[in-house]
Amino acid sequence: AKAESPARSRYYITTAIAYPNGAPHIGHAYEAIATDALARFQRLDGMDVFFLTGTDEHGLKMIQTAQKEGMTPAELATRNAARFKDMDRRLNISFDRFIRTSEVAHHDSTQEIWRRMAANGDIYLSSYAGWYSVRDEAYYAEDETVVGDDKVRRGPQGTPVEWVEEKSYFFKLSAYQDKLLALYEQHPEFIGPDVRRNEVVSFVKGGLKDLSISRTTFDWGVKVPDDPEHVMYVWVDALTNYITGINFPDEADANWKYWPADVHVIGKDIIRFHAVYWPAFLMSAGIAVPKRVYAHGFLFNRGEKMSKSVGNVVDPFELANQYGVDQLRYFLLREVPFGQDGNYNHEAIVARTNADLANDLGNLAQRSLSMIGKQHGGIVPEPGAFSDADKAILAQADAMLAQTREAMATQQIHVALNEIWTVVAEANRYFAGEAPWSLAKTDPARQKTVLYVTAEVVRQIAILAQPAMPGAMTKMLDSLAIAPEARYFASLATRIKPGTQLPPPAPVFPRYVEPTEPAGKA
Ligand code: ME8
Repeated sequence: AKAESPARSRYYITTAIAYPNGAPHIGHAYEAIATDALARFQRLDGMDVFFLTGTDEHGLKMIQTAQKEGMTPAELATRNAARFKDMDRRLNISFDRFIRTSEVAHHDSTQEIWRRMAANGDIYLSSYAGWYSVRDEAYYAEDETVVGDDKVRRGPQGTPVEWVEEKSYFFKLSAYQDKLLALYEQHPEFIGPDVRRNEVVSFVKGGLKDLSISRTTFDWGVKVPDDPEHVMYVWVDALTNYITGINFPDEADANWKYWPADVHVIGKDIIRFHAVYWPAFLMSAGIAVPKRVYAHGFLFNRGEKMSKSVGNVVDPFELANQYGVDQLRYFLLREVPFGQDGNYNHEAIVARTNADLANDLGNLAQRSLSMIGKQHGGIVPEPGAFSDADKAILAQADAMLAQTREAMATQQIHVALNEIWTVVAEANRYFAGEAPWSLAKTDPARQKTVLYVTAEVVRQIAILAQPAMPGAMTKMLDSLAIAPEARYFASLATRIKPGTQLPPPAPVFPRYVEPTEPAGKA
């Protein structure tokens, strides 16, 4: 017999914290949606989940943008942090905490990790002379930069760098080269996907230089303990958000039990900070390293990188209004293999919305449930003996949990959705093949069985599709009269009860129709 575990296992998942130097864009929305789907999956699978997101408010980029907009960095951060939080609400992001790095608690936490790194002998005062990219908030070695035809020197991500020369504290990153390589070796799952792991391993093998971790030419940031002339390099404080978020340094706090994080979900451009600097800081401070860092790809608008200067930044609020939140979520999660770059475009989202959602899942649910409504008074019919076809489709539905679990454990969200939609397609073939509309007269008992089996398969699909489309699946499960406590994956094992009275089915996925020009518009 399986041992009963007294406490639910904890699962700690985070997004990167965004720079609130502008409004949130579709890249931010993508990361929030994907992380939310992963968090919801584990929650529905019975885990005790903590989901952290927030804003990264310090650094030069914030100072410079604030100057341009004629406000203080604090004002800019407050204005835009609210927009990020609004976006999360609009997109149905189920975070447990929204952290802002300007919070007092975060300053305290960051000073504490600094003290521990210093106590371990890893911080020393010297002076820095080298290249810095404000846009990346990153230091680059000279050989990582190139001077372009426009005479501008740029770093490896293509952003301009400037020469910096000032007194600075350093972190002995060079002392962690072997320890980091041992970590990657012993825990190959620490970095995903593999392409990022290889990139990080070769970067670290190439040799690590000590890292400049403080600045003296501005004061917007976390002050260095006992030397307030210095503020910390923004990435020292940014990364520390992941432990502040669960109440470090109060290690007696109940939330601290969530550490180490199960996965930090980030974009591929910031893998070095998360897979090199962050574990080194933690090792130095004597804190466990996270279990995994997973980097997703970049989202492009018709193949072009979105940027404010190109003017092709896509506003997530507009997309949600135009297509619907769940349609947007489904599109991004299904269309883009999680870990690779992807493209956003209107035709693709309309195609997915109309084919996968309106036609395939929406029609299946609507046709079967309205037949139960009209011909059986909305009562889930009692099935007879199952045919081979019934058994086959039920077996495929029953296999989804194990398949999606395996995929979601390694953040293969698109694979999980693909497994579910394979069953959607099979269920449609089953329904069309059994033709329950014609069985009503010829074989009413058989019709009951077919409608029962279809309702059961729709129930399983709806339960498993909740992480991707929480709003629409709530409606679908309402149509099946599934109680809120029976929407967890644990309930997949118990079949829908014959005799259940269903409400009139509400259509869940309207087809996307191109808006027509309003009449009379000049
Ligand atoms: O990097 N497609 O903040 P950020 C997909 N503050 N993802 C994208 C994207 C795009 N077009 N553009 C950005 C920062 N992202 C730091 C993080 S974490 C301790 C500090 C992703 O606002 C990006 O990769 O520039 C990152 O994971 C997140 O959005 C925030 O980016």
